[in-house]
Amino acid sequence: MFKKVLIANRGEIALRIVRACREMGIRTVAVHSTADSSSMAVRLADESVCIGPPRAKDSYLNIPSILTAATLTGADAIHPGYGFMSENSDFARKVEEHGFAFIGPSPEIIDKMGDKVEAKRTVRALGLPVVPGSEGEVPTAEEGLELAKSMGFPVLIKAASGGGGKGMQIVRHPDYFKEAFNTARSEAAANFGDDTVYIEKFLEAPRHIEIQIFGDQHGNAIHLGERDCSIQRRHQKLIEEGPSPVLTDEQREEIGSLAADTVRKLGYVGAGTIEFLYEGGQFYFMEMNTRIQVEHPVTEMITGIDLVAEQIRVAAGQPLTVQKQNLRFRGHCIEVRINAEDPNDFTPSPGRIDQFHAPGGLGVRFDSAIYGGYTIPPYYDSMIGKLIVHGRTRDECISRLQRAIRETVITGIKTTLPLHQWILEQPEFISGDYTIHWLEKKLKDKPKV
Ligand code: MV4
Repeated sequence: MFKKVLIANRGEIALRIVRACREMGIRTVAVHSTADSSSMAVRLADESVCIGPPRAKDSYLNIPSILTAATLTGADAIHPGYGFMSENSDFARKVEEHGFAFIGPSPEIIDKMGDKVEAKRTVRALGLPVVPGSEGEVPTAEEGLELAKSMGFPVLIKAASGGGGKGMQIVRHPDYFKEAFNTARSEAAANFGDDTVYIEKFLEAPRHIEIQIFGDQHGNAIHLGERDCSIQRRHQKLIEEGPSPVLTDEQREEIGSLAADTVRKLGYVGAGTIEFLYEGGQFYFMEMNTRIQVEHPVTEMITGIDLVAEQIRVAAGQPLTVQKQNLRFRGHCIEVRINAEDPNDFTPSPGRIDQFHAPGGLGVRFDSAIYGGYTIPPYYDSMIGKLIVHGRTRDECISRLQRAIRETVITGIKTTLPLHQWILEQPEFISGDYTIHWLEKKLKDKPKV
């Protein structure tokens, strides 16, 4: 097992990794920018190294600085968390070249899944259902238009290097196809330095359902159930839950086994997520994420497995500690992301937290690195924590979450907690009957919270 892990991240996930390492008897190194000297991860890690100025480019994305910190502190592995370096294959490769273990899958698989056209081709060949569309890249607007006509409108033009919704173009009528195609192409070139695009049938009202998977170095692979992430705004998830209110146990097991089989055939090592669109009772592969995700606690609460500890064990060469025969899915879980933002217009609200009181009680988990007197720096993502509740049923989770939000005190900055309280009161949320577009539509006539 590793003796020392360097954490190449910040905020709540850096603290989450410190906690897992502490319980495993592994020493930790927190690297941080000058803006994060007083962070909780720096305080609770065994050692810390300042790796540069506030801007992420100069610190959390600075590969030479991170590798130097790992060398100087004698770390034997690096955990990238989510965001930042987590899906950067150059980083993963250099980490390994310098003799450290990368806590994540191989650089080759990161590259394969980062290219959406190759990812789709690969998982389709391994048996996952995909959205009908072009077989790979579409070279010209003329060919695209012919294909779109044969598929039927509406179609969606996507960037091969995209993801997260950037550079997508919906086309509802053939007259608008060529212009949209050229826009998609130039946006792809400008955003990703790659103008490769492909076409899919546009699904009008899907849900976002993702499967947590895990593989080890011994050829074992398993799925840990799904998370429903349909409550989102501008491709940012706000609420995640499991199990999905719309799936039966049979559907879960069917798509879960397909996902696990795919992961086994890929020889995938570590934690990963296979994202699907779900519409009309069918799943359609969307993307595979090769990292631990923000919403991983939903799966932890339902399965009782520490996913970060499992990532570390698997990276150290140990076999998965969870097997299908001893895996049980227990109850329901809902997570809300807490952002330092105005809950009405979503403008960032960094600054000093004056008073802080965390919620508690049965089935309540608060994953955050904030404390009273902490100043949220303005340079990074606005997510400051996650409130996670577990209960026997979805209804119990909703009541428990409403109660937990009521008792949470965060003053001095604005947070999105009042927005969450409002969402939890909406009949559509309570019934579980909504799509990925529900929140954005609903926000248009939401009263100020
Ligand atoms: C789609 C789609 C509908 N049909 N593909 C958005 C992010 C990117 N990873 C894929 N996305 C979508 N792909 C087809 N063929 C709708 C979306 C989409 C979406 C997906 C998941 C969660 C939120 C979303 C919001 C808008 C659009």
